[in-house]
Amino acid sequence: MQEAQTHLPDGFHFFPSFLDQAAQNALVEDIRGVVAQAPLFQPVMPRSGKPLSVKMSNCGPLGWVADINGYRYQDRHPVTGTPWPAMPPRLVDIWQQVADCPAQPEACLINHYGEAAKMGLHQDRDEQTFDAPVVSISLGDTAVFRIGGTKRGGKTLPITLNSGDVIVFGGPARLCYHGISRVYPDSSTLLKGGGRLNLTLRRVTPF
Ligand code: MD3
Ligand code: FE
Repeated sequence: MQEAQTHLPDGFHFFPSFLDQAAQNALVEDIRGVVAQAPLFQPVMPRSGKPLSVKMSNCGPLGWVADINGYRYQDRHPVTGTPWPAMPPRLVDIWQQVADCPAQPEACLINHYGEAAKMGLHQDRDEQTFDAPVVSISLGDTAVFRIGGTKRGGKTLPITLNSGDVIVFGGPARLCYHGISRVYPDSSTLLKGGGRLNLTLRRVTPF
């Protein structure tokens, strides 16, 4: 019988309202600068080519991409072919404050959620090391995040994520199934044009 997910895994650290309004605005400006150089692209599922409902971009030395051929990290934008923009120092600062990791982040995946966007339950396993945590930063509309265990098919716990919240997924939490089941439209005025941005800071290579 499958163990129910009744409590949060070790290595899960939630920092509600970690970023104040000024810090959120500054980060949004940083991300506007990134997406001006590296436009949001439409990822698709490998083999089927079915579009994911979020749009993505990246900054830092490596970026995560999803296309017909698979999921992977690469050093260039899949559409423009140019290197990803540098990681804004404000993002590195946040990592250094919360990650408890001696190495620098190598990738920041930018996920943009419009009205109907969701993200199904999945594990993040495309990195070459799981020794560093993933740091998630939520900006804009409120979302319902779900976290399960390390095995497919168990129960999940819902967690409301508001603009400015930061979560660290390290240790056993690093390989937990997780997803976004819904976004509440117009629940925040942070982003002109609405929607939600999630930034995930990651280590890709061993350190
Ligand atoms: C738990 N993003 O980009 S953030 C993803 O809100 C992703 O866009 C969601 O899942 C989003 O892969 C959820 C929370 C999150 C991110 C990465 C994790 C939770 C995680 C990695 C391992 C464990
Ligand atoms: Fe994920």
